[in-house]
Amino acid sequence: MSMTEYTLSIGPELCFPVRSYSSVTSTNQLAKEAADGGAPDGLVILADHQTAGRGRRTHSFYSPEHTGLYMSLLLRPNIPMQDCLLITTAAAASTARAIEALTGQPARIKWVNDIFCGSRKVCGILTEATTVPGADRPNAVILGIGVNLAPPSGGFPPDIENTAGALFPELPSAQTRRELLQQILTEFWSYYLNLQQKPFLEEYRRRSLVIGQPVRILQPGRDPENAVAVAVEDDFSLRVLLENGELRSLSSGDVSIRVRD
Ligand code: BT5
Repeated sequence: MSMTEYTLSIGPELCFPVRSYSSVTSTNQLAKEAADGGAPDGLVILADHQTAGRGRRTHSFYSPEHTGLYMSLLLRPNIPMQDCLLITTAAAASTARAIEALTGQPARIKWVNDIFCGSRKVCGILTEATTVPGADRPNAVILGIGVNLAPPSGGFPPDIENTAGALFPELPSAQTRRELLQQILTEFWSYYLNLQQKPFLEEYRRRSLVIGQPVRILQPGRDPENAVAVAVEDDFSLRVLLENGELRSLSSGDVSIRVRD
């Protein structure tokens, strides 16, 4: 596992220590280990390839060599556990802005943590917190972002070939990749400084892919339900109108939604 270390300076007041690897299990896993070892707020772990990239719950994130940007940012925010969702939603808004600025393609957010260009998921976000016993605040929060830059040479695997997409038809230059990383970090950090004021709420809403759309609600242990997504609430829960006329607010914890045709 080869690694290079450098400092990424973005303007006079913003710089991030970076550890860049050719291949890792999961950048979130390495960032967690670094956090346990006392690494500071702002450490970025980057990889060209992940052998065990992970998504929410038991999901995995397909992370083949040289086609994606796989990154984790170690944060030590002084916030209650329930506010960790703000990190995911701030990251979604900032990554969507960065993707759009760089590619010119509209980037939309599928509640709560996926970025789509057109009908394809091009990016997934996974926030994981570590705690120490007895504390009501996270010890560290790991923000993981995976972006598909180009389609893998043999195409995406069958289980995601109809849903996954990439930002570019071919692998962009190292410079473009660096610009995307810098843009994501710049946008995210401006939101993170005032995280609890949620300066990204309107941006998040404006980019929502699901509002007004028929959706299917999936929850472990429950039958799927059909609804229409109505609004993103101030706490980033999703308000839906069920077929029986009931209005319900979904919080992201265990719930997934699929947009129905
Ligand atoms: C996510 O979860 O999409 C969060 C992905 C976070 C990945 C980053 S990469 C850097 C850091 N290190 C990690 O180990 N993880 C983070 P979720 O919403 O649960 O979606 C996962 C689902 O997306 C899978 O079950 C597949 O259906 C689909 N999927 C898997 N790989 C994909 C890919 N490369 N592109 C698009 N869709 C994918």
